[in-house]
Amino acid sequence: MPKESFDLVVRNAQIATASEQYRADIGIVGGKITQIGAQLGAGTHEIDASGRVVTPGGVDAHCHLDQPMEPPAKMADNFDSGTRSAACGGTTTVIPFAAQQKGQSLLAAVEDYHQRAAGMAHVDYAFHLIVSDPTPEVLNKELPALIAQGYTSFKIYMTYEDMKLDDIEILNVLAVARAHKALTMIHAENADCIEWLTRRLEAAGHTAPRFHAHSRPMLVEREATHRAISLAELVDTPILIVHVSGREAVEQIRWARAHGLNILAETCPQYLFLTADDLGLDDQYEGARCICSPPPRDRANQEVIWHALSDGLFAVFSSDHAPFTYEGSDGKHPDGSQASFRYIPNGIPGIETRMALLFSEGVLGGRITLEKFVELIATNPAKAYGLHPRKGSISIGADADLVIWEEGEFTITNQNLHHAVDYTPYEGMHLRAWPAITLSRGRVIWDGQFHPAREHGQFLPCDAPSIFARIG
Ligand code: DUC
Ligand code: ZN
Ligand code: ZN
Repeated sequence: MPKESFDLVVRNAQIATASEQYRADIGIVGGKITQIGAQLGAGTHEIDASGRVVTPGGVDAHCHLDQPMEPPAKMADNFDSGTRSAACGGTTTVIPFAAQQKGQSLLAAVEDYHQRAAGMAHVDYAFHLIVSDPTPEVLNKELPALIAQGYTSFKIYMTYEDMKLDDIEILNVLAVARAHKALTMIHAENADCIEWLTRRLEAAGHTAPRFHAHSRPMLVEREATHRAISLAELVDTPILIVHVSGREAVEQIRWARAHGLNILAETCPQYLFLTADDLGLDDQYEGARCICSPPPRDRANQEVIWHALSDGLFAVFSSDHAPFTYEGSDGKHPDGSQASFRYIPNGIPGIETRMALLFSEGVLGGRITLEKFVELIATNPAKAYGLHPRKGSISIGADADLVIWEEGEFTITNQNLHHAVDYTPYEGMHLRAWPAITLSRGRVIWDGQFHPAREHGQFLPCDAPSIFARIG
């Protein structure tokens, strides 16, 4: 064996995958893992990981970066700041959304999104599509062509005037997904119920941020989740319900599973660590920071989500990073004012805090195993979106995307985060772990300091979701 056989060796790693934990060295050449074993030969560079857990780099399969918005809203993070923040929190692959506007060609939306990403990303990225206008051209030509080119997942909405599809349109999209082996992600909330409730709240003068939660009770999520499941059953195709918030939607998904339906589900940190109380009291406007949809629920629902994470109901844990500043008319103060909740952009930042929150409170808090953590934050998202085993695994031939964890006391403060948002919903929260080192294809991009790598992040065409061969 030559004296130096590796570009980099990570020594004495306590490796954690979705199925096991063991101690070994990890040898890396050309950005790939080429060997795993005891006492590997020397590397040009070496990192001593003694006593440290080493997991695959995170795959954040639901985040929004530089997504075109209806004015005045504008996302604070582009691919530069968004992937910087991702890297510093241990995420080495992001899958944001190329969003079609109504009347726009889907191909044009993808082209535009590539321009926004090119040369900007510090970590690798793939795209989901958002289908908001499923014309015959989109259904028969554009979507099949894009799926064949590696855009194998798309999100559709059951709410929002500018995005929502009716049931016929949803069925048409699901039929394309079935025919071409793509995965449809569904935002499940009943638009008409929300509109009806919103009008009543406004008529009563209830426009403060906290009423956002009143306009979107769990019932509206439950109804839409059940309808989405039924439509998927009718077409006989898998779907993934995104950002599930609490008991009522969870019950629908359990019901579907019990009936043998291939329904996948995702949840997010806001449903474990925030409640509707974070939307503020009385007329306080600060709660606008935590406006997202579906809204955070209550402590009992947080427990339901924890339980569903540990027992395998959820396949994926994503950030749903949707970055709007608190100050400014393009953020949570539309037109510079304290607006009715209806006009406040939906979404909260969380791309950097996703993994540490779940590692700290989930694994070190004794709620989920380390293997389950890896499955939720990396392996399953990579499988669901056709990136496995290149991403989401520590195995020979995989990309050397790794996180070396440090356990200790960490306090989340926005000052220490790397996004371009002026707040974090988790300000002041105490954590027990944070990534000490993040490697993206063998390159150190975070070691307590961020090491910019803007030309480094590559676009990843996705294979068919390996969901069709069952996740796990
Ligand atoms: N849905 C998302 O997935 N992200 C932000 C807002 C929303 O409604
Ligand atoms: Zn959504
Ligand atoms: Zn989202």
